[in-house]
Amino acid sequence: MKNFQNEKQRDLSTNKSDGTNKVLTTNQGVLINDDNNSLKAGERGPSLLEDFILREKITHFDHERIPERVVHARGSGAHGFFEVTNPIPELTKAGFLQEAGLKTPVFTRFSTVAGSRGSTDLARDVRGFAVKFYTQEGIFDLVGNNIPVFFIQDASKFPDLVHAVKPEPHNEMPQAASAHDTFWDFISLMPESMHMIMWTMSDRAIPRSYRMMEGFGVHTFRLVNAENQSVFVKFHWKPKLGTHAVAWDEAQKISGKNPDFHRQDLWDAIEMGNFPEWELGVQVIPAEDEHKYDFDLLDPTKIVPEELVPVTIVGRMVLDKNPDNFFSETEQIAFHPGHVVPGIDFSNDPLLQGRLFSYTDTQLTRLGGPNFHEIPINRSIAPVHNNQRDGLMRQEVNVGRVSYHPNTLGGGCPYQAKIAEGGFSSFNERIEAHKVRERSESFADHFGQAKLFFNSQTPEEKSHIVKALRFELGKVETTAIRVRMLGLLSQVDVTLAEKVALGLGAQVPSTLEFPVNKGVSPENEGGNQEPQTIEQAVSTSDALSMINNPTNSPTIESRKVAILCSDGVSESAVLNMKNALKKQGAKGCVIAPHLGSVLTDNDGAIAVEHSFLTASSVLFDAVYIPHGLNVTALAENDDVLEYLNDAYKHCKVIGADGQATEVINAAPFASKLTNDDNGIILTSEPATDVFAQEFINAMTSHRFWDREPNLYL
Ligand code: HDD
Repeated sequence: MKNFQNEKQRDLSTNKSDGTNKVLTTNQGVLINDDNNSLKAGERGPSLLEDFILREKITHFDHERIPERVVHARGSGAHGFFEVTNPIPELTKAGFLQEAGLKTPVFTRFSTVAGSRGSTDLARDVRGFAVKFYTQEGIFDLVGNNIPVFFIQDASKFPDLVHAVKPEPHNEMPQAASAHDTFWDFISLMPESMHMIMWTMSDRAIPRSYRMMEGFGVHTFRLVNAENQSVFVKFHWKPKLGTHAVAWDEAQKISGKNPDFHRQDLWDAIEMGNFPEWELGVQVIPAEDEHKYDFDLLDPTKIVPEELVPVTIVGRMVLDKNPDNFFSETEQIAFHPGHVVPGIDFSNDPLLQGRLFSYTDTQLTRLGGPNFHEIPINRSIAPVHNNQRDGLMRQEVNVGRVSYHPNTLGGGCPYQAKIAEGGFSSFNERIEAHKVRERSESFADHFGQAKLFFNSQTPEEKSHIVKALRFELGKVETTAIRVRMLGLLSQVDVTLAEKVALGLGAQVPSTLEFPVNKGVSPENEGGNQEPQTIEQAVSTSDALSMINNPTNSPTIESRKVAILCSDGVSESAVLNMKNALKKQGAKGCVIAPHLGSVLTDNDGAIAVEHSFLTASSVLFDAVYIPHGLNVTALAENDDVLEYLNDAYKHCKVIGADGQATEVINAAPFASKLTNDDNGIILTSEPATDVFAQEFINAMTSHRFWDREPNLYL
């Protein structure tokens, strides 16, 4: 089959515009002679209404903004391709999954959920992971998150959830944060959210990089093969670089130092040729196993443990091109879980079913009308012919007098496709039911998998969850909300609830309390069920832990190391470390008290990339201080001490050689150092290759979390 890797790029190129060596014009193509002065009655007189050049320029500017996304407003995206490695024709007839080596162009957008377009990348939040596949059979969007479950089970609660988490309506605070009363008020009344809360309070909600996140389709979907047989599937993205996070204190500091941290990381990685890569996998559940598990496959607050159904890898996605224009591509892209191709179909998950309405609807306001599919980034590379017409900003010029079906005047065209020719037909699932406004009893287990997640975490990860909950609930002002949350947490793990309570100076309540909503009878409290805990077939799963995650590989590829320098630094030490890092695909950056260059021990000079002022430890994965420099000056430099303190606090690798080790001895944490801290690499001798290797080996552990006090123990 033909390789269509560049087809979307070719399609986009028809809309690209480049002003290089071109003359300035109005939008009407009239050449502009003076773009600096408006037309006036005399050089000191009033401007004239007649000035069409001024009016056009200002009018366009006045209308440059469009509404931001209701959720997921803050995001970054990139182009790339999806390549099949393990075709699955026995499971699906989707053309783009049929043949090994077949490549399909994609555009992927990562996002936070709650914050506005200009908010920080490092908010504690779910990350959106949306992939648009430009297939030969039309567009397939996999609109997922970096967390495999969701807060709520039914789409009707989505507006409530979002209203609760967004800045509070009276004062528009806080921005991009769930740590406030309305969010926890809602959550404390929604026990079904407890599994998701475990994930969002874990370090999954503060990724080190978009490139180091897993992705999940969340819902159960269906695959349908050419014989019209169907299986259920869960989609997974597994990152090549492993799944990693930053520390919460670090996240907050990054938000100040570089709120574009994730955006920049993605951009820089692609510019440098470190193309982010994920494997796409599916968990396949045969139709006859639909009711086999302790949970309902249609319940989006549940995972299918990988121990029960392993993930089969079907292909890989590589992001290899940054957008040319943020607005045209990343902002205007419109995803929709309802964009599927023949061979992929929906399950009856009530959250998914509601989403199928929401996504086209929201674009009508955000992108201004029904023709958003014509915007270049949204345009299918498969031909589009139908009888839809007109509407705001219509681009296509439909020829002929026929815009209806059936017709004879147009020869019956465009004609319907036979199923055998690729026409979409929904899976003919048999449904026999009463029309009811109810939730299935099989959705009532709200704590079983929250426990599974929590029990799968390492002690350090459990401690981070305690810390996150102390932070979040500590920001809540209403005592009753905190107490209600402690009650819910005690259903997941009593020690967890007690440890959080300790930080809040509160007591874990002995009973769960859900105040009855006004106007609703106690038997039917707004459709809420009595929450249950169902013992899961699997009690722990390494795939749920980031530290024990089987996707993690010992790579330091694309990691960044701050090399703190000043005049007199050993040139060979700096270059050795830089080279050793480069060999591993990582980067050493020279940081010094000032920009320009620093003098080296052999009267040479080394270029400085950042000054202590323009960079900070939180923007790097490790810190190294080479020998030869002015130890006293560095040891007394507050900026250097802050680098070291932060690096230590955030459990990063710190290295020094020769007399530079004295700088470490001057750091406030020096008295805490023990021989057991494998993340502190020191040698009193000038560094050798062995030292660089030891430093790199330590970096492969990502972080030395055991340096922190464990709040769970
Ligand atoms: Fe959603 C955007 C993912 C539930 C309604 N959603 C949006 C984006 C992602 C998700 C990644 C951003 C896409 C982009 O980058 O443009 N949403 C999810 C996941 C969900 C989920 C994984 C649960 C499993 N969403 C959900 C529900 C509803 C919506 C239940 C409504 C009933 N989502 C929207 C939306 C957005 C959106 C309002 C805002 C902007 C957009 O669609 O295009 O329609």
